[in-house]
Amino acid sequence: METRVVFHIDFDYFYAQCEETRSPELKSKPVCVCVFSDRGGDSGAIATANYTARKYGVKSGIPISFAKKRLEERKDAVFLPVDFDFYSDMSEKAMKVMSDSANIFEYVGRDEAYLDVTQRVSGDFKNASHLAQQIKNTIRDKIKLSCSIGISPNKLISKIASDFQKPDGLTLVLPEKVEEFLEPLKIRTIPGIGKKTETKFLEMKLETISDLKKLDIFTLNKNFGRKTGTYIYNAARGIDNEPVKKREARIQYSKIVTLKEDSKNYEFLSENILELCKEVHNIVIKNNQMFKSVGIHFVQSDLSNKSKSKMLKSPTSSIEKLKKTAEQLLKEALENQTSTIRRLGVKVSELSEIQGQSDITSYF
Ligand code: DGT
Ligand code: CA
Ligand code: CA
Repeated sequence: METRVVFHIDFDYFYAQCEETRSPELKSKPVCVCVFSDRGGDSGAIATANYTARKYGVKSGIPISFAKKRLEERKDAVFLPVDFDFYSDMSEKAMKVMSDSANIFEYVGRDEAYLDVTQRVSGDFKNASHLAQQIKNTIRDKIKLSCSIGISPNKLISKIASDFQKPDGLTLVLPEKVEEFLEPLKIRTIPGIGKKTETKFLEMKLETISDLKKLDIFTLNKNFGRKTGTYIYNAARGIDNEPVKKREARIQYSKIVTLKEDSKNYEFLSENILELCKEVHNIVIKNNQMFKSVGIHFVQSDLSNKSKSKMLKSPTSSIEKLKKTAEQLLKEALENQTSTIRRLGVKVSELSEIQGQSDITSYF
């Protein structure tokens, strides 16, 4: 197989940086972006914080009240509510710059993507460094965002490399340097290895990737199962053959069905709606997403269309919430319904990724 040239690009302190771009006077202050819960006051969690706030121990996932305590001495600290629409706009613009530079572009989430640029740089890593620097410059000049880029022969190493010199980093790992690069790193650096798996290795007195290489494939398979065991074995050696797969940013997921018979009966339609919700929900979960908007769609017997949607208070991945909202929309839509319905659809939009540390046990 020919040597590939793969980029992983990840925006620095993304939500907080978007806020700084919108209001540059924030740049000198600690900035925390908060997901306030419905309970009011300071209940809720930190989505992310800029690097000034991180110096005080503020990070993603901690309660807002903890963050406020840690930043007590900083009277200039700013706590802002999340504004997903704004971050999506920023993301969309930056993603455009990236995809224009790639042979294959794979959208991962609002703040990261993989690019296969092998052809573009004629397989040359020096050219690749220049291209990466150009992308960084363009995104900085045009969109006022900084990002970190990892360059290597595969997705796994590039992902690790993009995180290696954050923020505003550019890390090149040449094919012949891959193992040397990995060996001193903590086992935890391997994507998919979370706290649980790390603890298992620490109990075996294994801390770095170099230590991890002492385990043979049989021991790993015995401990983690064949699939995960093989993944860990290969990852420790920098082996990853996953191709960069063409994927654009998704704005919605939907499913539509032609009914067994045209109808405007609530019970009958509701059964179908619930089935569609299940199918849509499966795709949403598979893609690690949450949604903030739910919609239903009718194609009526005269083939005219009708749709109705509702914005939720906060993003969710709950199937109950999806079912309840879709049923409520159905009820409302049927209130003055004269025509019967031929096809029925459910969609979710305003998507965002589920965040948080996932462990390898839930990785595959
Ligand atoms: P970094 O380390 O400079 O890449 O910082 P971020 O903030 O870009 O971190 P990253 O790449 O892990 O996550 C991208 C965005 O996802 C981040 O700006 C906010 C959101 N996010 C990350 N972790 C959490 C979390 O635990 N809860 C919530 N609600 N949002 C999160
Ligand atoms: Ca990021
Ligand atoms: Ca990220």
